[in-house]
Amino acid sequence: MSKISFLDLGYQPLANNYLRKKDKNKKEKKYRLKVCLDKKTKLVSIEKTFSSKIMFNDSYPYRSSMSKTMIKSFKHLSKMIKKRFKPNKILEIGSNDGAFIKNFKKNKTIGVEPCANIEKITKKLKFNTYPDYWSKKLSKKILKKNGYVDVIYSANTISHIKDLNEVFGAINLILNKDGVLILEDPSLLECLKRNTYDQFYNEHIYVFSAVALDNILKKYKLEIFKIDKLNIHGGSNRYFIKKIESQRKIDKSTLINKKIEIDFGLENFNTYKKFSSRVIKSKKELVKIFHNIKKRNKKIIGYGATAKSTTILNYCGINNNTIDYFLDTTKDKQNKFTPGTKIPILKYKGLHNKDIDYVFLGAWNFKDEIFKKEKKFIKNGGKFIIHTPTPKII
Ligand code: JHZ
Repeated sequence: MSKISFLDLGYQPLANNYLRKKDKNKKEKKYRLKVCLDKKTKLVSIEKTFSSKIMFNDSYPYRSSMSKTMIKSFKHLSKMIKKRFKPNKILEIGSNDGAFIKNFKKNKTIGVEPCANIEKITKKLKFNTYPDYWSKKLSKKILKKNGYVDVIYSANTISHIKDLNEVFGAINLILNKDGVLILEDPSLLECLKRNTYDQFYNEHIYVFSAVALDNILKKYKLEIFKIDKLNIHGGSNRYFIKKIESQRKIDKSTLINKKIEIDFGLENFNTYKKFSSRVIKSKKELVKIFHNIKKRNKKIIGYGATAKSTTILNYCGINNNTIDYFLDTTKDKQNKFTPGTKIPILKYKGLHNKDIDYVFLGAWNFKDEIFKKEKKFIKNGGKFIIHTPTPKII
């Protein structure tokens, strides 16, 4: 085995497994969340994985359209794709509630979404959606019915599928010779720089670096030809990938970003050991902040019950004794409880200073959007607690 573990985030429940009231007191299944580096490919992954069927089921709560930031980002990207690649057919792997594909009403679109409760949404909107997990078998089926596709887009999905052989094999089958694959995922470099250890949870099987992804792609005769750095989800990379046989030019952003990663030390195990020490320090500091606030009998609530915050809360041992409740705009999370820590999740109806002193920002990746929305609360003295890059009150 060429994998070495560098980070231990303790026992964790499945990150998106929000508990219904009747299940709240049942014993939850937990697993040990460890993160490791593959010495050969430099790929960072979690050690224990779960099947897609367990994680992405018919009651999956996450909706891509829950933030203005994401809607804007998808709109912007769609415009660029149309202008630059002029696709006829476009396929999205993990089409969720259609936040991206909705921008391609005039194109031939194909969505792939295995979560039955979400797949219904795009079907209702009349988008051709396959209710299935991405695989070679599915790719062949789509190919037979629709032919080759010009652009494949996938945001925050490929990193959730363990079998990369299946993922890229299936992509190779259906992508035009000169087609473009666009992948968007959290950047390992940014995760290490910003100490966002909460990017690790059961669904994030991989947190890619450009270096590791390109190493893996070569095996499938694919390569990165351009990288855009995004501020989305705490720092993501948008990889533009082509078949090696395609004549598209390799943009300098590919080499530049890979060099930045190598210079930062993403190929050296020592970099990961240092990150692990920073995570331990971050936990201590965050726990101290919560402890000091509670000592003064102040009230803390959470904002955005994210999958990421499941990692933070369980790792730091912050539960319903410390945080009274979370507010979240997602219907499927409301009136449930956070996994492992059993904090009630309530419907968002605004932040009101009169009964809230501090707000733990679970959706820290949408800080700008949320601060704009909550400017009245902030103006009236409301404070937020945030753990990245280092725990602090703002
Ligand atoms: P958000 C999910 O992770 C799971 P999460 C998944 N594994 C993944 O990779 C990413 O998404 C992309 C709420 N909210 O996007 C909505 C408000 O309440 O950070 C969401 O529940 N008010 C597929 O869960 C949550 O916060 C607001 O104003 O870590 C944000 O979840 C805003 C902006 C959001 O993803």
